[in-house]
Amino acid sequence: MLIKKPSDIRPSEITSHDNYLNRREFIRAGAIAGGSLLASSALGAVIPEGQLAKLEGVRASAFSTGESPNSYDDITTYNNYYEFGTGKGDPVVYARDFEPRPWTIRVEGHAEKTGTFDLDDFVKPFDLEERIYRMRCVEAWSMVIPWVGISLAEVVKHLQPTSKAKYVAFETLNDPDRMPGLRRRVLDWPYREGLTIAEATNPLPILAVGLYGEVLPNQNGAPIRLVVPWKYGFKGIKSIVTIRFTERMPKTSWNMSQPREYGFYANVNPEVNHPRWSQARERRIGASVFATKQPTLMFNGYGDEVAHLYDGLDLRRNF
Ligand SMILES: Nc1nc2c(c(=O)[nH]1)N[C@H]1C(S)=C(S)[C@@H](COP(=O)(O)O)O[C@H]1N2
Ligand SMILES: [Mo]
Repeated sequence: MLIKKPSDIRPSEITSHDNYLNRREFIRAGAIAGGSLLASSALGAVIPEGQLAKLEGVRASAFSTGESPNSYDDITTYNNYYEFGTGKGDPVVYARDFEPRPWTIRVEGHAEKTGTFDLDDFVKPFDLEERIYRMRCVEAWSMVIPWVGISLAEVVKHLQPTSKAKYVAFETLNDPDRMPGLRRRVLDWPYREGLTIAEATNPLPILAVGLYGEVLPNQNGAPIRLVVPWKYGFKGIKSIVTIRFTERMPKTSWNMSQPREYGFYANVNPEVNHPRWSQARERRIGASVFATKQPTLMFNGYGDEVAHLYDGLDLRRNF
């Protein structure tokens, strides 16, 4: 069983949670000792100044995995975020001065509640939850990440899509002055992703606004990004500015770029290899260099919750 209710979690498994709480205290103590909020310290590069705000009123989620989370450093220094460079170490450096406030989200298309909303107003009606999710990148690495977010299903219900809405499309900010990577046409910007309405109203996906109980760091997609734990990481679009309810399947960035390699569904599937490499196993970031790769699980281990969404769909053709 991969999904545990809080009551199923043995005390030995809670240690990692304590560790990260301690680590947060450590960061805070460092910030105070350093006086100037880490701005010029080595840690400042990892945790951008002003992003240490603790999120209040976060409840634990029954959907969290019992696996130990990766360290804050793993999660915030090994990133994919092409708007800030194509190297895994680029986002932590080049997103450092990004200002994720003020921020508005535009809701468009087939829904009753469309318009432009200030982010804080947009998030306010929903419960903040910690969801510790296994994340699996298409490049065959994985991490366990303690996100804080709001249920996407709740957001979608709140926006009242009409019967014409079959998909939800998302877009990232497209501002080259704030995102230097946009000056290179490595993708057809803005970064785009999408889900079917059935996927978007499943209880698992969240719009994440935090990490390790704190505000989301820039390199992880501040101020708000999608997290879909049974799909390859590229579905988790960062720094969202547009949510659009559509009748037709929306275009998605990686599918537009390499249609043979990346599909719309992008479900984690150890039986369907990427054309250039196997998807059967994965490397857990932060594990010992001597550790063997671990087997990848169908739907990243979330099959009980999501397999029914794909009944009758050929997952080899619809990859
Ligand atoms: N806007 C945007 N979102 C993005 C990406 C990107 O380049 N731009 N990369 C994706 C990929 S390939 C992955 S694996 C995840 C990585 O999220 P993380 O850096 O928080 O682990 O973000 C996804 N979201
Ligand atoms: Mo990825």
